[in-house]
Amino acid sequence: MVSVQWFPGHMHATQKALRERLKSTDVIIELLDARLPGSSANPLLAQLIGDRPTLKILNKEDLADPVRTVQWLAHYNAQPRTRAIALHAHTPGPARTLMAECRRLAPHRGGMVKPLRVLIAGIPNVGKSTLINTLLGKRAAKAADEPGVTRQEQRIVLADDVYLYDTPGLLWPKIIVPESGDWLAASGAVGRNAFDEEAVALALLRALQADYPALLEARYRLGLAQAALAALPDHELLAAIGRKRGALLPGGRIDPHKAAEAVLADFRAGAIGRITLETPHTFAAWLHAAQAAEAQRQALRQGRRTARQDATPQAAPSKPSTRSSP
Ligand SMILES: Nc1nc2c(ncn2[C@@H]2O[C@H](COP(=O)(O)OP(=O)(O)OP(=O)(O)O)[C@@H](O)[C@H]2O)c(=O)[nH]1
Ligand SMILES: [Mg+2]
Repeated sequence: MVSVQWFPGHMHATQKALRERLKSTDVIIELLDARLPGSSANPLLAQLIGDRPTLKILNKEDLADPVRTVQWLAHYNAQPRTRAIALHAHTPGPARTLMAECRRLAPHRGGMVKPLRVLIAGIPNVGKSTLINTLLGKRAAKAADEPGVTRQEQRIVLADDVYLYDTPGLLWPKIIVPESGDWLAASGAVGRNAFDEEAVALALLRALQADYPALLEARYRLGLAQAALAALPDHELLAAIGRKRGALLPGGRIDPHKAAEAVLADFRAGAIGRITLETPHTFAAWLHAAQAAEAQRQALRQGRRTARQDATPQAAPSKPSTRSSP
């Protein structure tokens, strides 16, 4: 488990800009990562969106487990004012169906007087700019395999009566679900130096041992039966992969950091296979556990504060505090 906190300055600005822009937005396209749909859904964005019509796109479906994608689509399509589709942002055909979905979500908009205003939001590196470029059929927005490429909102005229806003990737200040921190980092949504690659790779390997042992064996040819591979301690598995991938230190010892980098690079490129790290069911359970743990932490903190106040001798009435309580 790794703690990931990556909320650089430009994300504060993005949050503010999104709040403003949403005042004049008809449809919000929320791009999710199909490999981690629950973990890539930004609670901050959910707050900003409120009850507006939302099109959820499970992007990078080419890298995700198709069986689990079907489960997630059903899960989201059962929610009010929400449509969900899966997409591979590089393929033009399916991307075009997207505009029809947007028009359906805001039938009162359209035409030169009331153009349809669509905003694309999502975590860093999920494919927002790529999708826009595919929709336009040219490179209008800068896209690259690195989080934090788009730094400012950009308006793109998709048709005479359709405006599309590309926005910078947004995370949230406190990721309370530990699994989400791991998956976000593994997926490439988190800045390079903001997490421990070895810890993230180990978490990823444990998930793959449990859910996709056959894919691990097929990729790394460790010569292990599925049950043996699934039972291997995570650091031994990482070492075995490191040996296969030539992740060695001078003197021939295995370099766990290099091995971790190789595992993460393979996962990001889809080289291990089509993988989805959570189902609606497992994610709901993690979220529930994380919320309970967070409530307990808050209660403990509150308890300590009260105990400290009780222990402080009564002082003369002082000036009111400048900080008002919520
Ligand atoms: N395999 C695959 N790769 C994708 C897909 N969509 C985007 N990518 C890749 O993901 C990387 C990030 O894409 P961007 O479009 O820059 O992502 P973004 O959401 O605009 O990122 P920020 O601007 O940093 O928030 C690029 O390397 C894209 O080629 C997809 O559907 N499948
Ligand atoms: Mg971008």
